[in-house]
Amino acid sequence: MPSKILIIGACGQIGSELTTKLREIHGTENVIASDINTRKLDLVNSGPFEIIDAKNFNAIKDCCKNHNIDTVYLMAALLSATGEKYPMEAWDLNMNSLFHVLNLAKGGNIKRVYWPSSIAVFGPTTPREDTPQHTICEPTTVYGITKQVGERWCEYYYKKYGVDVRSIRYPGIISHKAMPGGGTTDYAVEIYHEAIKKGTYECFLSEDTSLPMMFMDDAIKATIDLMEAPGENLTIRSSYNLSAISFTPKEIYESIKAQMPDFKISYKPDFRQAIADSWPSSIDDSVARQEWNWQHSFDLDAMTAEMLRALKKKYH
Ligand code: AKB
Repeated sequence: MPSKILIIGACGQIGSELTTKLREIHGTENVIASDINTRKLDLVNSGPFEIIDAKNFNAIKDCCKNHNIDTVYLMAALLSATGEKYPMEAWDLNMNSLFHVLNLAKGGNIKRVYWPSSIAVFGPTTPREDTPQHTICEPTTVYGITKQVGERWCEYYYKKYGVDVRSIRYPGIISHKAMPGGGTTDYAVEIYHEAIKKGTYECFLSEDTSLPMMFMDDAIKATIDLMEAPGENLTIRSSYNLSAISFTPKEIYESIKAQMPDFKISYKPDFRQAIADSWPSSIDDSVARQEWNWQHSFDLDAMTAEMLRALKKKYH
């Protein structure tokens, strides 16, 4: 019997590309996309789609029952910058959606759960360079607090109830299909769009702010590899550190400028600077590399080449 998969938050930046990939692997009819609205019409029209508010336990439960779902990817979340503007909404969505899915899985019908965590679990007291898997986590954002607490609950449900939940601490994810929304690392996507559309970009972080980042293809591969890994190989049931590249706004600008010599950048840090300053600049992901053979493919220049190629096609 093929796996029947539900993706909650399928219209978001990662959810939309994950849906496409999972449909390629498992067959379109076996992957139910869901979101609170139908904002991505290509996704809505290309396979099974349900409107689900991730805060609504019964909506998730009914969908799982109606479609015999055995695997759930919970991708809905309010990210770091939006979370600072709407703290209670971030807490409500990020925590309750997780409890709904973990509690359904505890009931036994859902066999496997994927839930993304983030580098936002770390804070100013965490070692900034090569941040270890096990280290101090004192996040200062609402988003980071929800992810840190969520990790504790994932591990708890695994140990106490045997829920097969798996998770990755995503760095900033860069892609050219769906836009990210409300994150601190979003500049690294916006910069490519503005380079193509206007030839200039005003960056909301300072030029030397180094953050861990990853190209979407690598993030999707990691997510699916982790979900397919034999459970007995996995020692981390909170969330795996994952890393690919780290760069500053100046470095990504230079990578773009090498291909677009007239491109200009200016810097106007806003409230997101303080969030970025509280996060690591690079991550030690050796545990993921050992336990499920994680390897990334894209470095900064390979990613720039792919982003510019795709966005030129989109805008010209
Ligand atoms: C954000 O910037 O909030 C996210 C993240 C690092 O989790 N992209």
